[in-house]
Amino acid sequence: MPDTYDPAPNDLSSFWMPFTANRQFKENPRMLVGAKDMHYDTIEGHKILDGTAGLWCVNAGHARPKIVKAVQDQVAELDYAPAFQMGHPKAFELANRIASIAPEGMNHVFYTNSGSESVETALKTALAYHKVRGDAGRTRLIGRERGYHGVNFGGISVGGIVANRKMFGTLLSGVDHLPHTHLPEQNAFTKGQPDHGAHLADDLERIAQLHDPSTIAAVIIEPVAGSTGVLIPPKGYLERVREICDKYGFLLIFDEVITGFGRLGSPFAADFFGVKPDMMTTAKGLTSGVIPMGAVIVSDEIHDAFMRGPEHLIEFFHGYTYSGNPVAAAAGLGTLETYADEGLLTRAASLADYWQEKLHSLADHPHVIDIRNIGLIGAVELQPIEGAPTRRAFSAFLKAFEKGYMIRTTGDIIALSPPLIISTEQIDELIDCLGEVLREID
Ligand code: PXG
Repeated sequence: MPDTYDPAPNDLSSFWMPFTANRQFKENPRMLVGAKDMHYDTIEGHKILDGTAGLWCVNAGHARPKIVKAVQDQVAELDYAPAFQMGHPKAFELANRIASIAPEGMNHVFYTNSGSESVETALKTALAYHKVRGDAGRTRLIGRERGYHGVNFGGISVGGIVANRKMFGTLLSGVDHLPHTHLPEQNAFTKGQPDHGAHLADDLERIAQLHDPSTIAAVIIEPVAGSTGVLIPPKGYLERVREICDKYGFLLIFDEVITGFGRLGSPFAADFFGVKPDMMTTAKGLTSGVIPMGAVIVSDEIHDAFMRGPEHLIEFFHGYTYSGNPVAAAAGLGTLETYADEGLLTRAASLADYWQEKLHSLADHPHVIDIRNIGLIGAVELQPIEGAPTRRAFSAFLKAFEKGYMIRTTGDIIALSPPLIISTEQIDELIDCLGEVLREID
């Protein structure tokens, strides 16, 4: 550790922290100073088992040797290269690797720096695609209630998390929302995909008729909604959405920022559910969280629609200073190699049954009103304290951290999504700890 900064800063005021209760945190900070494989180290020297892969991103586990080396070597060799009208080999190599694990016919990659930027990129691509095909009347974008698509204006417009929208004015116009699929009365304590709720996809028919199908450009949904508290698609739901999109010529965008890169036990949720979108937005697991990077994976048909017209002209007026950044691309290559070496893109499939049984062993614990799981994702929903929503789950988070376990909460839902390298013993440890926590909190 360099001696040029204080490892225990005593002034926390300048950093305005994202999605954080700043004043509460700064009263009682939780500082992480190291990480290796499945564990973080706190500044006090405690080990914390990572039950959330950071923020759903450290799929390969922490400080994995191939990723570390790839980043170290790259930063010394070529730190930055202009992203527009210039290239460097690793950005192309990584795009080819991504295409090779993407569903068939999705062979084109547009780089971004985050999930939020991937979403903006995909929405703009959808609008521009229809325009270049001479179908410029298709301008409406359809999202879903409780959807999370990052924090930029397009993403919060198609998103459906009220707290993320209500401060920010009128957002994009021409947006409508499908209903969410959370039906606890019928589906509580379901293992895997719930039986009830495929009919909720039919609301897309109503929306299509309301606005006229010829005005709708694209539908964006998370195959499994993560941030809102793990909503798993009912059986037949995604298939039905795809069918209606096909019927009317809407593009279907899967936001795979969480589900991409092995979280469900297949490279993408599109593979897991057997439903192919026209675009997939990704980030997080692409570099295992090591360097910020996102990618929109685009169908050949969409890409090729842009590759007409005079060849000396820019085809798509969009991109970022750091699109395909060399160090990020190296991190991506190191990550995909680690996934391949260790079979991590499918490892969740072999752990899923174990994970499911262990997670559902919490069903009879205090406060628990639902448990949901798919792949290596789990959620435990708690009965909120009357008049103080979120407090119960947050106290579970604090208590788990004290005991050496990182869990994530959203509202009164505890979400779990460990790195894909987790062992069955560590699954036991994590869930046993959560059981203890549930017995101890009010
Ligand atoms: N789409 C989806 C589906 C996401 O889950 C984003 C877009 C935005 O990604 P960026 O990289 O711009 O943050 C996300 C991010 C949580 C949590 O605890 C989830 C996210 C981010 C931080 C916390 O649920 N998802």
